[in-house]
Formats: sequence, structure tokens, C-alpha cells
Amino acid sequence: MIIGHLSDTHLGAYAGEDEEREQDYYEAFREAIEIFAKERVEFVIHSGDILHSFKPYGTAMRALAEGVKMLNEKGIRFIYTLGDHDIPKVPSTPHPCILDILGLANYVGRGRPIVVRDIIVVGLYKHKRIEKENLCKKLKDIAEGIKQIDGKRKVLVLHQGITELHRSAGEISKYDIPTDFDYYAMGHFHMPCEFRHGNGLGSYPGTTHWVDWNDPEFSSVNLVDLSADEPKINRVRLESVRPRIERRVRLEELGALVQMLASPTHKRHKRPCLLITVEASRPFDPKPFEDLLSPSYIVAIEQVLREVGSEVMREAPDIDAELMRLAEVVLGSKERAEFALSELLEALNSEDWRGSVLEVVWKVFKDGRFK
Ligand SMILES: [Mn+2]
Repeated sequence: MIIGHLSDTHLGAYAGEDEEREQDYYEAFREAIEIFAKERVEFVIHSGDILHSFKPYGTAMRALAEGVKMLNEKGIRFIYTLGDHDIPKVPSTPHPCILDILGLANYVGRGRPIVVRDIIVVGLYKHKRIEKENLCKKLKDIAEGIKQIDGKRKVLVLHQGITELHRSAGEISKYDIPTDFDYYAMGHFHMPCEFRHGNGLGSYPGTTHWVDWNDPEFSSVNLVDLSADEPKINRVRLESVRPRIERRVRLEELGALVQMLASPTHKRHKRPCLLITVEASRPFDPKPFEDLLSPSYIVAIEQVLREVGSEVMREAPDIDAELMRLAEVVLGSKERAEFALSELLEALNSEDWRGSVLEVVWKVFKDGRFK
């Protein structure tokens, strides 16, 4: 009894920006689908961030439809929830839900369980941090609800970060998740990881193709064997993922590095992405270097100006981490910063915030936590 599990496919990433890289996400998704078809899994679970944008271009929807069609032809159901990237910012039908409306796949993000091949599958769509209370209530209701249904195995599908695994990127604690399940099919974290929960096992398979440079270089999908008492996860690596190379040099060394890299010693299945960060005392024209490298690489040269001392940012900073750092500076300790940004902020986000904040502050005072 093997099920397929994948997550964070981000179909449509780089659409309209880089045609070559856009294909990477479709190819990785297709490779995953082919693995599941070859292994004749009972069904496939996608834990959200199916699409990169909630306003996708047609090609992203086409790649999704073709994958789901290929599975249906093998008698394999595609069961999914929605991630933050899939959910429109205005009240509207999320694009992946069209598959459910057409009867081609099953959306389980509304908390209503379905039984497929004797396995109960239920899930929730991505809830924001401020919706945590609502999310926890729905999770409790789900746990209550499935007690009424007979099924050999139970699977919960969520697109949420767990704070025990990643402090700043999580919305809920492991302890908010009921322990009534055999397998927790998670999405959201791009770094693959597994965790024990109750008598079951949880897993984030990670992306099927890295989205930014912080994501792991390699990707895989899960084949989850639910036949024994304990689920067993077999991670299958995706071969189509584009290789990448990252280097940091001073401007004086750039010429030599480019010379060396321009004649690669072995051929790869795809042009690797190459990111060179160059420390320079004043801005320079990277064009000649890029021209030498671009036959063999998708190249980006970033400049860091040494004298100015300010780094040219290549992507958005980690807001949560920066907020925590600043809070620590202002409040003078890590404990206080954590108290302010998790407990106090959470209380402020609740409906009856005056009451909640008073309660939190009074408890801290009584416990003498900050003396
Ligand atoms: Mn994602």
C-alpha cells in the first residue's frame, strides 16, 4: 500500500521572465508524476504551492492538467490542498480547484475527509498566522469527525510550518496537530524533513525544484508505504533538477575564475545556474564576463561594493529574522523579544485583544519571568 507524496511544485515560476528556467518546474513535476505512475501508487498527495502564482499563466495550468491526466489514465487519483501561492488575494476560486470541479482530482483542503483505496485522507488549505485559532479549531473538528469513519489508514494533508522545526517560519506547534493519523503529508517548508508525531510519521518532501538559492540543491518526492504499522518513507531523487554553482570572489580574481569556469570539464544534462558574487571597490560592467560564461551557464553576477560596505541585496531579507533581531536590540534580550513577537503579538491579533493582552502580561508578571 504505497502512496505518492509531493509538495511545492511552484508551477509557473519564472513564467514571462526566463523561458528556459520556467520549464524546470514543469519537467520536475512531470518526472515526479512518472515516478508515481511507474510505482503504481494507490494515489498521489500534493501538499500545496502547486502553482507559483495564484494568477497563473496558461502553461502552468496546462502542466498541472497534463500531469493529473497522466495519473488518471493509470487509475491514480490526484489529491491536494492549497498553499499560500495557490490562494487568491481576493475572494475567488483558486485555479487548482477547477480540477476538483471537473471531477479530475480531489481537493481535500476544506477539512472534509474522503476515503480512497481504504485510506482516509483529509486536509486543510494554508492558514495564515493570524488565523491560527481558527485553524486549531478546524484540526480538532477533523480529529472528532474521522473517529466516525472506518478506514485502514489515516492521512492528514497540511500546508503549514511547524514552529518546532523552524522557529520563525512556522505558524503552528506540533502539539496543535491531532495525533490520530498514520501519516502527516506536509507542505510549505522547502527543506525536506521528517518528524514523529503520536504513532505516526510526518514529512515535508520539500520542493520538486529549488525556487531560490536558499532552497536545497536537490529535490525528491516521497513514496510512503502504509502497509506496516509504521509508515516507511522512500525518498526518490528527481534527476531533472537544474544544477547550480555559487562562487564568491574579489574583482581581481574574477577573470581567472571566469576562464576556469568557461570551459567546463564535464557536460551536464542542463546548463547550470551560476551565481558569482563579486566584491569590488566600485561598480563594474559584468557584461564581458557574462558573455564568456553564458554558453555554458545561466549566469548572474552580483556586485558587493566593499568600500560602501552595503551589500547589493539579491532577494528579500528574512523579515521574521530581522524583526526578531531588531526586537532583541530594543528590548535587550532574546527572551523578551520572543515574548513580544510570539505571545504578545498573538494576543494582540485576537478579537478580544485587550482581554488577551492583559491576561498574557498578568501571567508574565505573576510568574516573575522577566523580574
Ligand atoms: Mn512553497
